[in-house]
Amino acid sequence: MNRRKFLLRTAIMTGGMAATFGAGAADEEMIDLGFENGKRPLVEYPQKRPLIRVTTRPPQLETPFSVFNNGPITPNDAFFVRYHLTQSPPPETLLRPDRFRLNLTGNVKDALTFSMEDLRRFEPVQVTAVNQCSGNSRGFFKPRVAGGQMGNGAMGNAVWKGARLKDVLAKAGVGATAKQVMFNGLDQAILPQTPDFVKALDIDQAMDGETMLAYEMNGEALPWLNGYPLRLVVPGHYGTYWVKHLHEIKVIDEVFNGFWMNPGYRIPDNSCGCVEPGVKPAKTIPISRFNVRSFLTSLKDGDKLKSKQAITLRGIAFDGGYGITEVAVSDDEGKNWRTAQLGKDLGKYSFREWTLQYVPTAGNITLRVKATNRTGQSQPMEPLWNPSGYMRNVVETITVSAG
Ligand SMILES: Nc1nc2c(c(=O)[nH]1)N[C@H]1C(S)=C(S)[C@@H](COP(=O)(O)O)O[C@H]1N2
Ligand SMILES: [Mo]
Repeated sequence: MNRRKFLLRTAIMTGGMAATFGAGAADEEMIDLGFENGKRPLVEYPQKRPLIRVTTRPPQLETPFSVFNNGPITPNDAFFVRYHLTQSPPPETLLRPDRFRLNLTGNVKDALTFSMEDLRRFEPVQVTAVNQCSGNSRGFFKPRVAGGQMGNGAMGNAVWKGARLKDVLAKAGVGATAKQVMFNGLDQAILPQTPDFVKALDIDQAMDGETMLAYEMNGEALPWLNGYPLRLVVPGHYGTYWVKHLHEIKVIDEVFNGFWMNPGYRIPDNSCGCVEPGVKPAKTIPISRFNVRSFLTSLKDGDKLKSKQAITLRGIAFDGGYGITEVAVSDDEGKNWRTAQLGKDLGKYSFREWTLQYVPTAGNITLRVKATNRTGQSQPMEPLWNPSGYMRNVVETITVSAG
């Protein structure tokens, strides 16, 4: 056993990762996310390179933004981590693949139990898809809102491999009156009054052939902190549905209203998912698909360029699965936009790379980047607001100078 594996085992067997990991070294490197109280240490966790700590218990880690300039796939060791319950990740004994079982119950003809081997016997499928937390970029909300204060690093793009949820459900035989499917992971709260993390999808979503029970990420077993040995992958949908350490699936005849579906993870029921700052939405619905986002990754605020010397701007764009059709850049407050060149199409759920040749003129330069998808959805010039700090997708602005 190598040292990291040993440390991981020890940490998990002696009562959780928090005691051993995430404390940060005395000389820890700090990252400034660019909003008030946005200074965070880089910390080490098993199977991870140094990531930005959001919280220690449970472990919540954000990807340093520079990673997104290295290519459209986010490496496993750089992928962000979100958990809600204190006992996360679950103890190793529960996750050992020889003991791990997935139970499928509820309105099905046959209730079934699957081992990891059983699940690998279903036809394997693969999808390149972005996982993004609903609260990605929440730290930039003005007025500020409660919840994990994250910069833009609570997102990542990976190649997921697993069995179609549809095939697994079909094997059990879904009842005609089924309305939703519930998903439960192995992590638990310490306090009995904290509701267990359980999510639900409508039956059509569960049976669409794309929703996946994933056991591989970028060609390897899932990292511990990203849901080993099995997680739900719901392409185009916010990370809250991507239940990790998934061990229970239940087909139900009603709409599940557990805490993490209601009141948790809901947005105003209107086309923008937004309200005026400070206003309580009249009606809410569960959050679902990503809106359109794009980022410039090759420059950061304060960078100094050489005037009249051409550079290549580059970045990424994505949406909820219609596909990015255009990315454009403006250096004049959005009056004029130049169309960027799109990189290789890795599928409609993936990050799409973009590049643009750019010749800076002397002075301060404010660069804005905006994407549009196949249905014509784009990004607002002014940020939208909602009380939970979800779905931020304002046109991003980066200010540099050339001399
Ligand atoms: N078991 C379990 N699964 C979970 C969660 C959790 O708290 N427990 N959080 C969800 C949320 S809100 C997000 S954003 C994603 C994050 O996935 P990641 O940690 O692999 O990046 O996991 C989801 N799956
Ligand atoms: Mo999330």
